[in-house]
Amino acid sequence: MVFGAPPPVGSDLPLGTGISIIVPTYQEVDNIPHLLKRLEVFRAQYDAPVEVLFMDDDSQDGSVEAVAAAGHDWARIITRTENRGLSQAVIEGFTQAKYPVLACMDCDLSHPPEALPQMVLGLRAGQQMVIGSRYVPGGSTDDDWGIGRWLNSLVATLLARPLTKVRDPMSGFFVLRKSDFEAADWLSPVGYKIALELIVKCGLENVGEVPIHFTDRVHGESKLTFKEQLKYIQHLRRLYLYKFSNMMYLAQFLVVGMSGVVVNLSVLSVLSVMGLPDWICLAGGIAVSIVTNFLLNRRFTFSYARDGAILRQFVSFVGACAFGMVVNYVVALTVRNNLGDDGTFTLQLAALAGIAAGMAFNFLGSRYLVFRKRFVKKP
Ligand SMILES: Nc1nc2c(ncn2[C@@H]2O[C@H](COP(=O)(O)OP(=O)(O)OP(=O)(O)O)[C@@H](O)[C@H]2O)c(=O)[nH]1
Ligand SMILES: [Mg+2]
Repeated sequence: MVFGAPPPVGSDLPLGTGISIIVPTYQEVDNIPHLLKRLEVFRAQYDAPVEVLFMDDDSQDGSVEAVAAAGHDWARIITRTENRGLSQAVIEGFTQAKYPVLACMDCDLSHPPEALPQMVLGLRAGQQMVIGSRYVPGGSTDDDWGIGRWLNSLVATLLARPLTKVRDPMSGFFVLRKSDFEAADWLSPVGYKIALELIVKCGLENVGEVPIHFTDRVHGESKLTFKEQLKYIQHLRRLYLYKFSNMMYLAQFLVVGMSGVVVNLSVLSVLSVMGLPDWICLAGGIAVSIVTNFLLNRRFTFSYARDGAILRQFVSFVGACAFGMVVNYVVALTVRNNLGDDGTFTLQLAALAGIAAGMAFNFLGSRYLVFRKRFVKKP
């Protein structure tokens, strides 16, 4: 028994609670025997049953034979041919796992299995997830990380800060309860950051971190390409939308609105240079900017609704804009007439109040009427 202390009284993970270790693999044949040796040592010292699942995306490099050759009845490899990808492999492994404690780690020996007991101790003490962390005191990486790699990791971590206070949410080494994993609404990870996805989607507040030394891979090649890193931005956008949905929709709606101002003024200026009468220039600017605003909102702000009937959406968007203008006018006039007597509300301030009210109306109309959620496709 490696655990110095027994689980606290009342812990839902008493001694004897088994652990399923999920290892996503793609072409890791050279690393598998080394990792299995270290996991064998871990297993011999651990106080509960252990299973290891290699979730392999059909590497065809001898990985299957390598696991078989080790001859452990507690370690098996599952070959996946569909829905490939690291996060998908981990999720499938978690689903198939038979024990209440789930662990995820890379196969490239970057993550020390020796840290697992302390990580599980955190769960037993009530934490919802425990991460093997490079960025808490005592944690470290190999010395040869260049400034580029270090900066890359720093920026990626900072971008995730509004989603979680965890110091190393990018880590691929963590443990959690199977029950918490199963409580997730739905998971749609793009790319590599499965721990971050779980923290946000499972609503994990109490996440612990155990310092680890992160060793660079010696055998095999990294699969973390530049394309994967770009996917991280897409993943972050989704997670921000999930966690701060209306704030995010509003922010995107305002950015699109500002682009509409630029479009409006540009079209108006071009028509004016062409010598057209003012009323046509003004109308042209409005018409074109309504179309671009509609298309951008449909494509980006409310992208969940982009499969909806476009004509119906366009007509109701124009309706919402028209009604928004009426709201704008009525509010501005009311503010001016009722509050402007003492000179506090000049015509300009009243107009701003009208614009804010009109925009709020436009936003709510777009969000809840034009681009209704019922067009969401179930993932
Ligand atoms: N099943 C599966 N596993 C993958 C896939 N891509 C990577 N992996 C595994 O996921 C783990 C992490 O991949 P790495 O290439 O080491 O990525 P990384 O640790 O972020 O990057 P490095 O710092 O370069 O090691 C390894 O065990 C890989 O074999 C994939 O598409 N499918
Ligand atoms: Mg790695």
